[in-house]
Amino acid sequence: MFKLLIPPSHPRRESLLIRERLVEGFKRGLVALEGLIAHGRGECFDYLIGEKTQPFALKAIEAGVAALLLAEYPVISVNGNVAALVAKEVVELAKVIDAKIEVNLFYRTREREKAIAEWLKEHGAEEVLGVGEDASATIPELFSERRRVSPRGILVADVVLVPLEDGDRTEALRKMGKTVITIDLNPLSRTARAANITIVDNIVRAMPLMIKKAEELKGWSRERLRRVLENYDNNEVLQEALKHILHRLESLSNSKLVLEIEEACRTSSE
Ligand code: PTJ
Repeated sequence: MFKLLIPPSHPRRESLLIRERLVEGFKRGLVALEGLIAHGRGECFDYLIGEKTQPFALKAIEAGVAALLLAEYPVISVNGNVAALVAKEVVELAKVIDAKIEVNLFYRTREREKAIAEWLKEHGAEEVLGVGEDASATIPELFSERRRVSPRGILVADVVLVPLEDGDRTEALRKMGKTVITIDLNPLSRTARAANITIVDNIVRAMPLMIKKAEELKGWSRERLRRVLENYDNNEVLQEALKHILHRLESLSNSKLVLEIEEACRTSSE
């Protein structure tokens, strides 16, 4: 319905439509109120990046997909924002790489867990872990509600995709020996810096690219996939992301920024 209110010519149409998906998600009981604020932070970094997938993100997507395909027990962790923005893509990626899907919330409520699981099932998921009693195991050293995980999911996973995550859990998962892949528009967030592989991109652009990449890399040998990981350096990728922002701001700061607005002619009677 909102689509009709935003004219196709609106210069910020795409961004407004994404925002509206979160508002819809909030109304459906998927997204936490804090999730709307988190999205605003992401939007700001997307602006700085240029709202396009950059080469450093493509590099991380390839490495992330290679890690997921090499995994013995991959799990995709889903929170409210992820469910509202990319439910269909989560289900599709899980099918291609043969991963489990687990709901894991920072602001955990039973209602939201259930609503997200239902929403994922409406989008084709056959099984969703981490709901109710299933979230009976705990991640050591973690005190937020995110410590609760499924003993058939994140607890036993070797590789976990945790998009739009908070830093504490990423660190805790790393300490448990898991490989952590994240998608985060902020290259300076603790999650971005603690993960093994950080895709600095908007999740709405990154997930379809991950699905495509997974379909391509599925045909590769394990040896070739391992080589991708051996040649991957997350520190370098984060540095590239920051340098990209730096150069972009430098070039913008030397260009004309004010918009030329054609003003209507005033008549003498005004
Ligand atoms: O649903 P819940 O209860 O698990 O809560 C989810 C949120 C996102 C509210 C919770 O995990 C949270 O508070 O996260 P943070 O600490 O705000 O971190 C979210 C990160 O995701 C920030 O670094 C944002 O820049 C980034 N981000 C936000 N929107 C996007 C994004 N990254 C990629 N794509 C986005 N669309």
